[in-house]
Parts: sequence; C-alpha cells; structure tokens
Amino acid sequence: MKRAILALLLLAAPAVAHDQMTGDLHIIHPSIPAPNATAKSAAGYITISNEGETPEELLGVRSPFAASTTLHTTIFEDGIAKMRPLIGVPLAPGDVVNLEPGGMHVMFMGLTGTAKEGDMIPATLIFRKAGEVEVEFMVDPADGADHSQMDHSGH
Ligand SMILES: [Cu+2]
Repeated sequence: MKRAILALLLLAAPAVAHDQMTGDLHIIHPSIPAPNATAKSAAGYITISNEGETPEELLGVRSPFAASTTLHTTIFEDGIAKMRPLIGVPLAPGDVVNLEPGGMHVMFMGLTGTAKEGDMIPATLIFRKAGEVEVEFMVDPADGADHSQMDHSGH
C-alpha cells in the first residue's frame, strides 16, 4: 500500500518527492508551488496516510514562512472557487488524505520571505494524538496560481 502510493507520487512529480514516517503517520511530499516574487500568500500541499489503528486529526500548521498558517478547503459557489478555513483534517485509520490543488490545502498568508524552486521550508504539523511533527515543505515548480488573488472572504 505504502509503496504503491509513493510510486504513484514519484511518477506524478517532475522533481524529487520526499516523505517521512512518524509513528503511524506516513507524511508524503509536503510541497509549495513556487509563489511569484510579489505573492503575499501561498498554498501548501501534502499527502498523509494513517497507517495505525486509531483515529488521528491534523489540527494545524505553524511555519516561520508566513505570518499566519491555516488549513483551508476549497468550495465552489456558482462555479467560482472560494477558500474557507478548516477546523481540522480527520485521518481515520487506513485513510490516505490528500491536501491538493482544488481541495484542502495549507494556506501560508503574509509570507515572510521569498521561496524558489528547490528550497525547503520548515514547518510544524500539529496532530491531535502525535502532537507536533517537524516537516519541510519542498518548493516545487510554480503552478501559475496566485493565491493572493483568490477569494478568502470566509476569514
Ligand atoms: Cu487557501
């Protein structure tokens, strides 16, 4: 199972993927598409697999890369993508949860610096059971989306 997921990810990712196992949690390729030089915010993506037997939940993210870092989901209203804050991301036993473009994501708002492809951005994932887990978000090639322009009126 684990191998299959990683193999898929490696196929899909143009650059290198990275992953880590922390307790029962397999944390796969935290990444940020390179924001443009003037971007005020950026989205982060990640795949988390709960390989244990107890429910887990991602409660939040902290990073020196942004003034505030929150969990978001994307909803569509009249065909327009809007982002809304999430309280947490449930991770049931056996679940593989993707934070990915067009869906749930980590929102870095008020960037404290620039990031270019290949940079590693330190961050802390906060889980209900596992507590704080240090990760690095890899800066991937730009995806052309400027999250500064997106609707965040839910904040
Ligand atoms: Cu967002």
